[in-house]
Amino acid sequence: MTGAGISAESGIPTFRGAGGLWKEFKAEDLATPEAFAKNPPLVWEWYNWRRQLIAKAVPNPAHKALVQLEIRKRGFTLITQNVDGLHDLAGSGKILKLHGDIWRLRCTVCGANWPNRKTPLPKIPPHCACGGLARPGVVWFGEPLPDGMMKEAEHAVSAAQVFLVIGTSASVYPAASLVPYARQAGAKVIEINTDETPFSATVDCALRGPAGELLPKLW
Ligand code: BJW
Ligand code: ZN
Repeated sequence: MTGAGISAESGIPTFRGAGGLWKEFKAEDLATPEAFAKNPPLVWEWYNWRRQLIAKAVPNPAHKALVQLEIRKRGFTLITQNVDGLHDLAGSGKILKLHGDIWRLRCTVCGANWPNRKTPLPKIPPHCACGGLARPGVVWFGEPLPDGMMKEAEHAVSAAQVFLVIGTSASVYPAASLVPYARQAGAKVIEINTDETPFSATVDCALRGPAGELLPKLW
């Protein structure tokens, strides 16, 4: 399972920790349905800015090492909390995107959802063909994860011999719950992170350092 830290070496800022502020806002202040309801253009400005930043980024050796793992290891499953699309770009096959995809839009009226890679967006806020207001295709605080996604992740984790937890502060639920879940299910848990997380003391192996260096070495 990966988090924002795996894309840090691709130049995409993380959410929390040193240098982890997104522009002058906190994720908790803008990544909510309430913030969007109050001010759709403001939230869209933030996403528009992030999409432009992410559009310039390319996968790093950590993303690529996971592609190799998937090719060589039967039963490999990639779970990500990231919305940046760098795993897709690296060539990963099946990706369980717990928090959605910044490159998809969803209509708040008819529910249609579609891919959109335009940067910058020609008009803010964007609209659906039906005229309804569109929103980013991501999961905000207080919203449920995509249908069946957590079940599928839990299923993979419950069958895992090894669970790699890469570049996540493991502080956002239900994704973070997969760490103790993996241990209970009998997997060896390996954390790869530049810093400690709430689970560092309980994992089987905590590797401290940048994912872009450690993952290729581990592989
Ligand atoms: C490196 C590195 C390098 C740096 N190499 N490492 C208690 C229990 C359960 C739930 C809750 C609870 N209290 C509150 C909740 C609810 C809430 C929650 O978890 N809140 C927490 C703040 C406590 N969760 C939710 O609301 C979720 N939904 C939900 O619970 O629904 C229930 C429901 C059911 C039915 C109906 C209705 C509701 C949804 C959570 C959605 C999270 N969304 C975001 C935004 C996505 C869109 C966007 O991008 O704009 O997802 S928030 C943000 O955090 C984003 C991330 O995916 C997520 C996790 O962050 P991540 O990836 O861990 O990044 P960072 O920055 O935190 O950490 C980076 C790490 O990398 C650090 O550790 C660095 O050290 C490390 N690092 N460089 C290796 N080179
Ligand atoms: Zn619509």
